[in-house]
Amino acid sequence: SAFAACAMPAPAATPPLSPDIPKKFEAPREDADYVRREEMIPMRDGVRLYTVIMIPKGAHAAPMILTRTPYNASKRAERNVSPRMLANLPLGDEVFASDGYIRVFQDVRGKYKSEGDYVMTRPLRGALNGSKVDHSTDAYDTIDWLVKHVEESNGKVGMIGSSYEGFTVLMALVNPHPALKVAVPMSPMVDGWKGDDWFHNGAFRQTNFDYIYGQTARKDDSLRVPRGAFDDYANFLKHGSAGDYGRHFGFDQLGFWNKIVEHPAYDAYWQGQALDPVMAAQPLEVPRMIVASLWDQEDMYGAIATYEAVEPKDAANDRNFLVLGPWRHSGVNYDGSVLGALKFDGDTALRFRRDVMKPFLDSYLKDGAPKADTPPVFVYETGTNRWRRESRWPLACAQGCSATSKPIWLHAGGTLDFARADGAAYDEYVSDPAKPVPYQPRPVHFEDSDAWRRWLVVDQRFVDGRPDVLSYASEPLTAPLKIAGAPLVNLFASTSGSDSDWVVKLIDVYPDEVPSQPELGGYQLAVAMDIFRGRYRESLEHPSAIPSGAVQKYRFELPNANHVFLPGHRIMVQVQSSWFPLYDRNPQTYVDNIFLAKPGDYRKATQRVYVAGEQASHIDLPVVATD
Ligand code: PG9
Repeated sequence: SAFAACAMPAPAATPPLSPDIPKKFEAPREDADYVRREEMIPMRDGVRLYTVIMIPKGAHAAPMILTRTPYNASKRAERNVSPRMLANLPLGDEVFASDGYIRVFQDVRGKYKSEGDYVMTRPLRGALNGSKVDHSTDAYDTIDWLVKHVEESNGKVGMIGSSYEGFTVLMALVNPHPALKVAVPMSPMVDGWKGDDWFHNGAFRQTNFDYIYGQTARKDDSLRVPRGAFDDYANFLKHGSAGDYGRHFGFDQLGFWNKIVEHPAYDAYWQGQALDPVMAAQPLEVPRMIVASLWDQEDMYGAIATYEAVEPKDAANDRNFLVLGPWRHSGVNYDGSVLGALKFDGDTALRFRRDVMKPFLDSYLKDGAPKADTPPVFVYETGTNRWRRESRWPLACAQGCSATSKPIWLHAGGTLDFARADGAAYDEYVSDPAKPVPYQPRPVHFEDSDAWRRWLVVDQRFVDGRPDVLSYASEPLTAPLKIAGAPLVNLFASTSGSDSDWVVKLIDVYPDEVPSQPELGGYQLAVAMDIFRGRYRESLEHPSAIPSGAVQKYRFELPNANHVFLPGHRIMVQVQSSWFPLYDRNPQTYVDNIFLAKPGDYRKATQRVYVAGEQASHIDLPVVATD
């Protein structure tokens, strides 16, 4: 009967209690325009590295572009869920992904799905690495495997990548595999102590706490510091020294943090990892285009240092190329139309990728492609908002450039002039570690990545007028003034303490009224700024206490700029002694290791900036003629 049939159902193929999450699910990809291969590529020591290979369907004799990443290779090839390869790959790849390239992402050893140990900045084999492997051998072994196992390829490989991924590009240029035909390192981490991620001139960058925790507390990046505070200014102030902060949140379990605490100075550990001298010592075989951002809030040092170190080898000026764009860190791979309040001449990043990088890659990677018309230096001129093709960089410097830098002098009471001063000897302020100067308006929330990306272009009026910030401004300019290179700080200063930080900013002050963009009226745009930890004034390796009250000379370069100060604008210099919480506070009392400073070491100090006579502070500006 019908009743009996209901009570005893026929056995079903999918019983009610069968698990609904399958052991393995594979999305059908018949309509996809690409094939996604996932491989574990063996390295020479047997460790296997997880690699995603995205191949356009029907590809034949296609070039390959490789990126080696600590940021999840699988996810790097999953921007969108789509049957189209272009949509899956990162925005920055579109220009070549739409033209038949095979795209490869690999997890570096120890991260995500790769085997082996992760070492945050794995040194090259040598004094700091006695093993058989490093990023140069891993790149070599990977490229060797790719050219032998990807039958759709033409056997030519290019490498690109920004930041950490730029660091792995540079590493691949050490004893490069013969199939590596071209490289585009973007904002690579090159010298983590002098001016890239970890320190700037010896001052520790506390944003790294979140980075180190995310990257190394687990193999993926799933953990975040449970800081329990929105405002990181208050958060870091509460915990004391960076060492105390680290201890509070368990950082002493993290190897890289301990390495940082053990190496506060520019000792053999940091010197032995700096890549610019390594690159200079390598034969210049593989053509490379080194890309830097003019407002790079993470790795503003290494790209240009590497370009300059290698350039003497580039006799024909056709292998070592430089690009300087008006971007934030890694901004080259995103929309480059605006940065904070600044509006540029269209999407500057797309223009570079499409009109300069793509033909450059094609010419070395595509069989039979024509030679690209690549300028040796392609640099955006901020202020006037246009790209320029140059044959060298920098255009002005202290010695050996086509133009010689010109000093601009600080005058007592807050003026600035190309003529030397003869007024009072100094200006002074009190620097109080209990009330450090913020680097961006509070609240400071490190996890606000938008704020982090644009803080270098934030209007500096938010600190102008603070009693612990000195500002020196020129008269409004009557003619344009262009700088193209690195401004060099020559600061004569004393402190009543025995250690001190010095922050110097070179600023373009907009006219009071800017009709085309009213919110820029009076804007103070930092063109170049940096910090110097005073204990390193005589030696970066061997710090020394600053004699209390004695005038000392601090000489350091600011980041490169290619900027025109327009008529009606003024040039400004600001000087202060803290930049918090981005940089850890200097206790202003000399201690062996600032990471281990005790609360009682943090003391107020009276700072004097000398502005007259033999000890007149000035900045050598890399001034060049305008046309
Ligand atoms: N600036 C990041 C980084 C590079 C190298 C080492 C550590 C951090 C990055 O954006 O990848």
